[in-house]
Amino acid sequence: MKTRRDFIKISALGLGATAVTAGAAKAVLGSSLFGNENENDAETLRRVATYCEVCFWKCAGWAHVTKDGNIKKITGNDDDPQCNGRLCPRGTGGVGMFSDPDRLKTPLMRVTKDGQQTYREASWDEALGFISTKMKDLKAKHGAESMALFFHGSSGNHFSNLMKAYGTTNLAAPSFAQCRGPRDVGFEATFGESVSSPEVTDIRDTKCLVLIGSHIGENMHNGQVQEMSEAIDAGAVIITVDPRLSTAASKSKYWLPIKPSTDIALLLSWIHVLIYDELYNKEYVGKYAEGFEELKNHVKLFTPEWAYGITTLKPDLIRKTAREMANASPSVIIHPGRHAAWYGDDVQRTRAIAILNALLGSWGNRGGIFFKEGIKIPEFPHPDYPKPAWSWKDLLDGKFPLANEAVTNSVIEASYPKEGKEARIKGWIVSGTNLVAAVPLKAELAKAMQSLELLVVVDTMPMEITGFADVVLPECTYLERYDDIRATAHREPTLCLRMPAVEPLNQTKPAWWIAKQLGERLGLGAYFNYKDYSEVLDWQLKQVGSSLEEMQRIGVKKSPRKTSPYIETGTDHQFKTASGKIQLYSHELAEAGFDAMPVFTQHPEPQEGFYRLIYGRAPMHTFSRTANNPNLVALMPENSVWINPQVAKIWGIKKDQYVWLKNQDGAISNFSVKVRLTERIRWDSVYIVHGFGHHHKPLRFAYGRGVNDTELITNVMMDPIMGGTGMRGNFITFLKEDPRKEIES
Ligand SMILES: Nc1nc2c(c(=O)[nH]1)N[C@H]1C(S)=C(S)[C@@H](COP(=O)(O)OP(=O)(O)OC[C@H]3O[C@@H](n4cnc5c(=O)[nH]c(N)nc54)[C@H](O)[C@@H]3O)O[C@H]1N2
Ligand SMILES: Nc1nc2c(c(=O)[nH]1)N[C@H]1C(S)=C(S)[C@@H](COP(=O)(O)OP(=O)(O)OC[C@H]3O[C@@H](n4cnc5c(=O)[nH]c(N)nc54)[C@H](O)[C@@H]3O)O[C@H]1N2
Ligand code: SF4
Ligand SMILES: [Mo]
Repeated sequence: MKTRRDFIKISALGLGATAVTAGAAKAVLGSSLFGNENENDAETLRRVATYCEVCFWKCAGWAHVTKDGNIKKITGNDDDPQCNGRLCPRGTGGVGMFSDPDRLKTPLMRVTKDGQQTYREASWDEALGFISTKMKDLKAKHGAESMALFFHGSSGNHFSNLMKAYGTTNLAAPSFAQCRGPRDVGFEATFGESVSSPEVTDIRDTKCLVLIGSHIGENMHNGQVQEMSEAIDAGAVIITVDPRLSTAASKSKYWLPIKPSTDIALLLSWIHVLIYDELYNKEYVGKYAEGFEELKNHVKLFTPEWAYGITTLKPDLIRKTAREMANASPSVIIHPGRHAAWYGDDVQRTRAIAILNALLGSWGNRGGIFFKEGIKIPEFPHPDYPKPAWSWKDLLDGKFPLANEAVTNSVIEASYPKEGKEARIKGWIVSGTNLVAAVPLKAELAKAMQSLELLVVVDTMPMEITGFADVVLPECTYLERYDDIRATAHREPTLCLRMPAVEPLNQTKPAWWIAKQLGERLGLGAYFNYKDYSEVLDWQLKQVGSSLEEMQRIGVKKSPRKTSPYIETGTDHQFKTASGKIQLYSHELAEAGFDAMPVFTQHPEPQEGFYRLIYGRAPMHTFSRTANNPNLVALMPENSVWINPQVAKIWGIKKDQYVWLKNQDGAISNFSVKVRLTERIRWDSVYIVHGFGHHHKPLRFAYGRGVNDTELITNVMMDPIMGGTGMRGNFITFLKEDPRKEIES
């Protein structure tokens, strides 16, 4: 069937003949680029300041560049509190992002040749000319607001600036509705602010750390992993609630193998025990919280015996763990989590987590949650942005009232005609996000991508999303460019520089350059009043008492705090809520028509022969981002499906056998997946690591390896409070034979 946008396989074009460096060749041949200690360091000419882009922890490091212009290795910057001089395996293997032979190399434009849609190489001038003409046209016809940006990672700031100058604030990232949005909204409703990124959890000094699903150790956020290990060495009690014996659970004093989807029941019964056994921090609650009596009444019946029937966790264990938390109070953290879009009642689950922290007096105390302090980098001078006539909020039609960042799903839905109404969004720029794997709304995404008048994708790699673009723009990797200063607010204010270690390979360009070029062509040059981004950085750094020259030398600059990270005795601390008090009972939620205190609701159970699909991270990969990175593929080439041996026995499934997965709606995995038999998972669930199962052939190292959980997530449970896409209400069964003769690529 002819469609407006056929999915185009970039491989079919015979592109990629462009030269790759010696480093790339080495990577392809499988030789490690992890920095061979025996190599002669004299060949290293210089070290260049950078921060990592392999995940969003953004550790500061040094790229070590050889005389012949290769990046020999990347090491951590000792002065960076986010990594303390040590990168994780992904950060160390980050050189693979640079040397990957499958990188995008030139701009590509969609053309129809002999009735077939394909891409052809284009010059930057032509590609940018095409986009800006189209954007001018869209602005004239439908208003600037008809353009939207989808972004993730550092390139986002540059394109956000462009979009705001152009006249739209429809800027959406999957890190909200698909990730931390529910958590942030839950904490904001309780404490008046979110826990930020990097999280302001004082893990280093905690006496008790409770992890609800958060699988630190596989979730490899560097500083956090290091702090957890320090806390364990110092004797902290770790309590992990997870249907799977995660790495964190294996290091814990208590593992609570909860029946998935029932966490709110456990949290409510913990609250019950703390209140009715009078274990909560009375002084703190009396001073800083409001709504205690309402909460006490609310949880009256939620005893551990009640929770046992729901969670399968023994009442004794629930009482004992509540007591451990109380013993450590206020040096205790019920970790807020990060990827929180689980079951559609996720704001309420994180509210329950926030309430527990409040009852134990964590926020504002050592070993709990600290107050962050940072340095604000001023904006480079530019004219005021025009005020858009409408924004993403107007797309919500009264839904998701507490959404305080654009909801990707709503922007996607507004991008195709519905119920006889014309689409309000007509054009997208997508940068640094592989929406096809990140957003589980496959049908909506497909409709949107067919309806758009303009679809531009900026990426470093030929990920699936690039196959839908009208124009593909190749960004250079983080090792080849300047980006904004990382100005971290945490235990101490930290500034951190990323600068090019080497020249961009092939025709690739940094996002700041692409945004500026488009801006100038759109008549918005005044917003990009510089020749090179180094001018912006130097100006900004000078405003805060540093300079580009200084930062190039040191990479990281820490400043002393001016305020205390904890509540000072004798002071009357005001939280950032409307009343200045912690909201155990949320007036904001009640006024918006939601439960003012968390309520447990039963979620659907798997039918016979089906198992709940749960997913998470592996230490060696970051979603799609690393899927084709030769260094990291060498460490972990594919994911496997974790199955409990009892279940495997029923099915006659053997260790290392390959199976296909089929979900409750008949969706079948694109590829087969290797079986990992393990007692470490409950019998009612199966587990896979997200980020595998790529079906785009130009990804030579990633293609066909493992399965993609997103394809099996067809039941999406929306959080009515903020639009999070709960993704864990899907159930799979096993197919032992290849269900398709020909696998679509
Ligand atoms: N190595 C690596 N590290 C990463 C990333 C990466 O891609 N790679 N991504 C980063 C990003 S963006 C994020 S948001 C974070 C996400 O990291 P987390 O916030 O830690 O992730 P979650 O998805 O919340 O948790 C996954 C865990 O939840 C468990 N689980 C599944 N269902 C349930 C349930 O019903 N109840 C409970 N209690 N547990 C359940 C799973 O078994 C798994 O161990 O990781 C970050 N760190
Ligand atoms: N099924 C399922 N869906 C999920 C999750 C899950 O666990 N399971 N996790 C959710 C979470 S927590 C998150 S945060 C989101 C993340 O989802 P995404 O934002 O899609 O994250 P990545 O997979 O890292 O996508 C990164 C894209 O950026 C490109 N890229 C890498 N470096 C650069 C660069 O320097 N410049 C540019 N322009 N592009 C670059 C990569 O090639 C890739 O296409 O996914 C969410 N969706
Ligand atoms: S945690 Fe690892 S991948 Fe993430 S920024 Fe740090 S070094 Fe890079
Ligand atoms: Mo995330």
